[in-house]
Amino acid sequence: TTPAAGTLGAELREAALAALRRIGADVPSVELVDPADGTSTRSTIPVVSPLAGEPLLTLPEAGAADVDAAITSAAEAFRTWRSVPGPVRGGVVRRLGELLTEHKADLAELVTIEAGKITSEALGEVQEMIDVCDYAVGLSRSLGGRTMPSERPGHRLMEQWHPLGVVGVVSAFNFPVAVWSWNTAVALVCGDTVVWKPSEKTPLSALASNALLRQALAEAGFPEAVSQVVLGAREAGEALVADRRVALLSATGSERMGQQVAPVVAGRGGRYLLELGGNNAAVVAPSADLDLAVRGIVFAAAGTAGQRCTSLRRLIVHSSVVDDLVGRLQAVYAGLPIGDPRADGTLVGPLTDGGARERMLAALDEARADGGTVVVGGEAVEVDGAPGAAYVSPALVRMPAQTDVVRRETFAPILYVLTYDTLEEAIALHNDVPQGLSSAIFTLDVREAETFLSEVGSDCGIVNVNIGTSGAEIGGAFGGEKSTGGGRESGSDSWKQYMRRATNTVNYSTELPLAQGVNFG
Ligand code: UN1
Repeated sequence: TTPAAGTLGAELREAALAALRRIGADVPSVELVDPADGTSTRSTIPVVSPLAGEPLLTLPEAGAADVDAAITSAAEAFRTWRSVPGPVRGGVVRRLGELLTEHKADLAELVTIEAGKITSEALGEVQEMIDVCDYAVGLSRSLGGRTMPSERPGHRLMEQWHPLGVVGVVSAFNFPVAVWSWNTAVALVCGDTVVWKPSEKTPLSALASNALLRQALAEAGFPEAVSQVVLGAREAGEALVADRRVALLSATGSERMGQQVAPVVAGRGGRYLLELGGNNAAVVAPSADLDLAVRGIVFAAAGTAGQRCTSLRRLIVHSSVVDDLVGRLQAVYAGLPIGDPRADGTLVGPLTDGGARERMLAALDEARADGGTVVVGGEAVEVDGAPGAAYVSPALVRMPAQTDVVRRETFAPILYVLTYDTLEEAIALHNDVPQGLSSAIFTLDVREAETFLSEVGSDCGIVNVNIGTSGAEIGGAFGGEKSTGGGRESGSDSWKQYMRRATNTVNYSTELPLAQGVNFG
């Protein structure tokens, strides 16, 4: 399954292995577990780069037994890690941030090879990891509980936050490393240990990230078992979800995945943190600065080839500016540089695979059948030397109404344009989808902006003014409502989900007064 010499696949394979070597990550050899005598029934996962569309190498696939072993080690490591002082745990995360800074280009290269991101966005993803490490280091000295006034004399009422246990992280191909770092940097300072099941599409980026964290742990004399990675698919994911020792399951993926995971975790008394689909919209009001809006819209809709959960998928435009805006967007879309994401100047890389391209083209057919007009884009694009890759031109589609296809998340660069006349109507359209992740309004009218931000405005977890829907900073809580799953990761007080709260009442008096004035003999 090794790509033929001289092909793009061979070049990518060499580049990936070289980046892994510089990082110091071992690649598990499939030969070791799959001997030529055929006695092993071990299954494998191919590492396919979306740039080439063919397998670069093959890795052993983790199954339920591997997940069990990883959880056992992580649970054992938790017994010591939980008692390491928070600021000392923060020191390990600080070192992880330094190692990520040192290997920023190496890890970004792996992200480009496995997720298809353009270099600037891949570097940005690693920067997001470095940022969340900084954030978590600060948290390690500031995680704090409250003291409340007790109603009883000589009593203290307070809370403590304790480490929770093993955190399971399931991440998606589109942010193959940053989402792990949001969870892991915070979980580590909270005193938890982590078992990570990355997307089976991005195992090398995961091996590299885990190697850097294990280096930081080892340098400080802590067990590497604090951080585990299992390279598996469905079986591994199911084992992680079902295991009672996983105190918190943090999963990023499709709405369908979330619907399957939540009842299983809830049923065993665990916690879950879900970050599922988005169907993010921007309202463009009559007063909008259209030059700025166009830039914000194009980055949010066509950036990452429309494969962010925060990607902009719907535009709700006032009828007085819609023709002007669509005209400007059409011109920009027609000139978007599509191609090898490693090349200077490329803005749109490939979709993750041919299936994603088929789903995009099928959604466009459905939109046309609903009376929509594809203004620009929406076609398969051939890139020289990469016949197996699934490139597309980002699509801009005018729709007469918010039909079923518009209300679904298609993980591809399709931007549907709807029109409105009153802000009330715009907000109603905006909220009339199952998902509730990110949203934006472009307006210079403070009344409109504040209304959109208010309780009668956007129903999303992220609500922006005069910027697009994607590209959130790590300092805020990240996540959304409704079918997006309700979880919040990274900044603000998201850390509370990674700890357990104990409420303590201490009696330092010689009496035993009961609360609520109860008399008992
Ligand atoms: C995702 O697509 O799963 O806000 C995460 C953003 C990034 C994170 C996206 N900071 O677009």
